[in-house]
Amino acid sequence: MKSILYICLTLVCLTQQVLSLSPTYGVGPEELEYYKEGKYFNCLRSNVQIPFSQVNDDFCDCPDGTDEPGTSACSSNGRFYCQNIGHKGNYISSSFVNDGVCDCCDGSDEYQLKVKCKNNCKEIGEESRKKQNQVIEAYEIGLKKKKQMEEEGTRVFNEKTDEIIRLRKEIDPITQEIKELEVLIEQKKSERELENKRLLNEKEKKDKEIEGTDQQQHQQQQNIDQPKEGEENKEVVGENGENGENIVEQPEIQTSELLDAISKGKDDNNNINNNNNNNIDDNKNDNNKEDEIKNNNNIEKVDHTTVNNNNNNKNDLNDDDNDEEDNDDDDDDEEELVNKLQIIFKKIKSIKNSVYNFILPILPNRFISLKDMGNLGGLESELSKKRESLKEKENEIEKIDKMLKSDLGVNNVFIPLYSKCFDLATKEYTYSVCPYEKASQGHTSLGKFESFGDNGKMMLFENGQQCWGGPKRSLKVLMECGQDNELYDVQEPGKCEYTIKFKTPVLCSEEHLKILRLEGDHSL
Ligand code: MAN
Repeated sequence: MKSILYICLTLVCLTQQVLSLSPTYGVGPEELEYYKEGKYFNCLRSNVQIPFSQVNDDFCDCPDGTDEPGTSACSSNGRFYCQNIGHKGNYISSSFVNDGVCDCCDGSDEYQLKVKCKNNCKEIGEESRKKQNQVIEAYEIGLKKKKQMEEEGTRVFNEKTDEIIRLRKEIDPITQEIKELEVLIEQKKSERELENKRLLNEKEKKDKEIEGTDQQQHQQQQNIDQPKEGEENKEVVGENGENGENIVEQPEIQTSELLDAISKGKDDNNNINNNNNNNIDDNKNDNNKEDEIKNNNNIEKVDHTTVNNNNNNKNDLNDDDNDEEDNDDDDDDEEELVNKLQIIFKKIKSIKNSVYNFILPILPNRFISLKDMGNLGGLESELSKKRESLKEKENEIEKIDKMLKSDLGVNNVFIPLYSKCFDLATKEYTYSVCPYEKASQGHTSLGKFESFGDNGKMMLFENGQQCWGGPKRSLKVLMECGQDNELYDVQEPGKCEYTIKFKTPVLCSEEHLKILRLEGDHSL
């Protein structure tokens, strides 16, 4: 219907080339109603009224140029509508009318025939429709992908919602188990402490006993060194085992070593003599060398007596009288042996005390604690595993919670872009945009995701790396409908303020598709 009307108008127009131009010539379809025949014409965009006969009379009366839609009289602000039947109608400036250049594809702007224009609207229209159809098809694909993204987004949203519920449920028993393990470990630790205390007490007791024994031995030694009347036999008897407790405590210095030492002493008299002197030096708590020598003389005496006693015993048993010479030789040997024995005893005692005092107080505790730590170690490693698993679950919950609370778009359409990054390589830099997270220019931060803007068509990244002599870097991601998620066209309109375009199915809409289809229709 519209087309028939335009054809008629054009015909009138052509006949009016000679006579007068139709008042609707050069008027666009949306303004036709204002050019209905009447007494007056109201200028469309200024408050001026003129006689209707002055419309398209090739003289500009309206300040807005609307009284001359079909001529070039209002060339500064008037506009001419090309009907372009077979293609899309469009406006050109009034100044292009009859300027000798074909601007409309139907040639309607050059009706004074200064130039012969071909009407090629049909061909151009077909080409344009092809392109438009491709645009529409691409758009439809984009929309389909958007729907898939919505489906995926909703599926992920539901899964994550379930997951967060499951994780929250899992956390309670783990927290409980951790508490129980902590209590158990504490309990074990205090048990261990008690046990350690008990063992330490026991050991201290033993130490004291040993100390007592040592003191007793020392006392005995002193007694040997400075014998009191009537005590000689007691001491020697003690050494022989009647005061045996202390000796039982230290069995290692009793037999084989002692015998070794004795035999060594026999084999190497010189050595023993040397050791004798060394021993005196080593035992700083003992008397000085002089005293030692004195004591040795005393020891000789005591031991002599002891040996004598033994000998006497022997003699008593055997009831045998040996001659004095033999006795003297034997006495000398025995004295020497006893003397050496005393030195060896001292040396062994000194070594034993050093070793015992140094190692033994530590050793049992370490063994005890290692043994118990074995059990505790198992519990503690279980506890640390549980804590680790709890932390993992809490982190996961936090991550999911953050996602679920984000602006994920209608029908969760943005979820498939979550945790993804998109790159654009230019000659200078590779730009990277990770929606909901961060953006960068090479290694330079362009900011962290801040918010969506422009009705969900823009992603804003702010607080990036400080610009030298400028603001902190920021980026606006301008989104538009596309079949795929793809960055393009990066710009820096202000210093360190960037824009980048992002094609994404997310921005495709049914509404816009309708418009595209209409545009296609309009070109017919
Ligand atoms: C770098 C880049 C540019 C920016 C300058 C500012 O070269 O980040 O985009 O304009 O720094 O100094």
